[in-house]
Amino acid sequence: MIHTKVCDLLQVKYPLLQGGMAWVATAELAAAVSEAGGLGLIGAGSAPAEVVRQQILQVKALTKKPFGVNVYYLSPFVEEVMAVILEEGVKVITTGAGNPGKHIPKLKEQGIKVIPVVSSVALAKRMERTGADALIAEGMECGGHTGELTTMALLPQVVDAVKLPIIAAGGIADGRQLAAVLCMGAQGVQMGTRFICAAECIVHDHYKEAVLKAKDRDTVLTGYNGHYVRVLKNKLTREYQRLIKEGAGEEELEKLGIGRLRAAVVEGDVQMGSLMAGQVAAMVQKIQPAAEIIEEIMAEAHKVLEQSLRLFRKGEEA
Ligand code: TUI
Repeated sequence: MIHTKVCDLLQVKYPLLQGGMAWVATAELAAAVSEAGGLGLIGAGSAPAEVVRQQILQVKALTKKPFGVNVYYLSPFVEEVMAVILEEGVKVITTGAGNPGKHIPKLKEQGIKVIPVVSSVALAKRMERTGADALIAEGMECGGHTGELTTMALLPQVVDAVKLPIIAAGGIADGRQLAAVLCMGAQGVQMGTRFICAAECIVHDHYKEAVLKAKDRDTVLTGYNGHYVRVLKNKLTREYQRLIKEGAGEEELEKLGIGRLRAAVVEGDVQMGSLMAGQVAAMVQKIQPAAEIIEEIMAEAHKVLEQSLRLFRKGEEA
């Protein structure tokens, strides 16, 4: 049994969080992951607060287990979403694309755990000072908005720089990778891409098929000015690269991106939609219930950790 500080902090069986992916991480997926012993999260994204409230109510109707909400700090509705989180008694939030510092005192008052995503050591230190309960160190293998460092390089540096429990993210889709990050000092993992193909995930079948078809080099970083987004290569990314080559301005590039994630998730537009996915997309090979994904990963991590321990003991005997 793999049990870490993250299990105690979040009151969950397994130290495995599901990524709070905007549009993708809805109540159905979050409830399935929580029911299976992980921590499911609703991705609030840029949704209005009342939409987020309905999602929270839906998860509560589907499971009595703990779940969380991911708050996206570039949303125009952050304040309203935060009010809903406080009103509905959500137990855990993860945060992305901004600093939750100003909300932490109120959240703490209600015993809500705050877990910011960080992509650098400086950000990790800053989040520790603002009173976060744990951190998600996210490497640039991840899907969607990425930092610059790989999980392999970032994780041990963040583990050494702060005292908080660290959850590893970016480039993790199976039990071997879970075992590896535990060996590097992580106390848990967050996985996004693998859950896109969970049976309970509501993304359009065409999106799931694109992930299932993906090969190792099929994701690409698009973006400018240090803001990069990892997606599966398609007509949209080629169009993007063409515009950049032609020296297009920020405004034009931004215009090309509007509504593309929704188009991929809701309409299944695999040509001009933004198919956010991590570098591990090629490791996702079938549609499975979330519970099966989680049991498979935990069993594999357990197996490889025991195997390496056996090797170590054999070495000692020799
Ligand atoms: O947020 C992410 N990944 C994302 S967001 C997204 S796209 C989206 N589209 C429409 C609606 C909503 C979302 C796709 N992928 N990752 C978490 C993350 N956050 N990584 C790095 C950071 C981060 C960056 C800067 C955290 C804090 C920060 O600045 C802190 C400060 O001081 O302002």
